[in-house]
Amino acid sequence: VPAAVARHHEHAARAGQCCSAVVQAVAAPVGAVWSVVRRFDRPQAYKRFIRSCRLVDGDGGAVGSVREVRVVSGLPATSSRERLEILDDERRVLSFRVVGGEHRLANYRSVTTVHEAAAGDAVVVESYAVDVPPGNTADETRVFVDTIVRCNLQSLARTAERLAAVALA
Ligand code: A8S
Repeated sequence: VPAAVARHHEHAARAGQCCSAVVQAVAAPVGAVWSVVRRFDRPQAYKRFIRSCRLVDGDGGAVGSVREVRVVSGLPATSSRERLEILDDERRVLSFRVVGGEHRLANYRSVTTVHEAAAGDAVVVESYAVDVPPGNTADETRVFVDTIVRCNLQSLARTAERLAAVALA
C-alpha cells in the first residue's frame, strides 16, 4: 500500500473518540470494486442498512456534495447527513463525514481505499473515527461500528464479484 494512501487511514482520534479499521478481500478486479465504492450518490447499492439516499447538495461527484440517507428500521437511527470529503479516482480513495441526522454516531468520519491484490483480486480497507456516545464505552462503540462496516464490506465484495462475473459473461 503506497504511503500516500496509507496516511489517509491514520485518524487523529481526539479525547472521547474511538477509531478502528476493517479489511476485506474481494475476488474481483479493483476497477469493479471502485466503480461501486465511488458512487457517493448510491450507497444503497451495497450498504444494506440504508433504505434510500438523496443528494441535498452537489452532484455526488465533487467534494462538498452532501447526501441524506434513511436507515432501515431496527437500528438506533433513522437518518444521516453525510458530506463527501475525498473522491480520488486515481488512488481509489473515498472519504465522507457525518454532518447531521438522527443517530448516535456524532462526528463519524471514514476513509475507504481499494487496492490491487494478487491475481486480479482486490483488498478494501475502511477506517473510521467517531465520538463515543454518552453512556457507552469505546469498546462498545467499536463493536457496533465494526459490525456495520464489516457487513457493508462483505456486501460490497458480493456486489463487485457479481458485477465482474456479468462483465465476463
Ligand atoms: C457507513 C458506516 C456506518 C453507518 C452508520 C457506520 C449508520 O448509517 C447506521 C446506523 C447508525 O446507527 C448510524 O459507511 C448511521 O455507512 C447504519 C445512521 C450513521
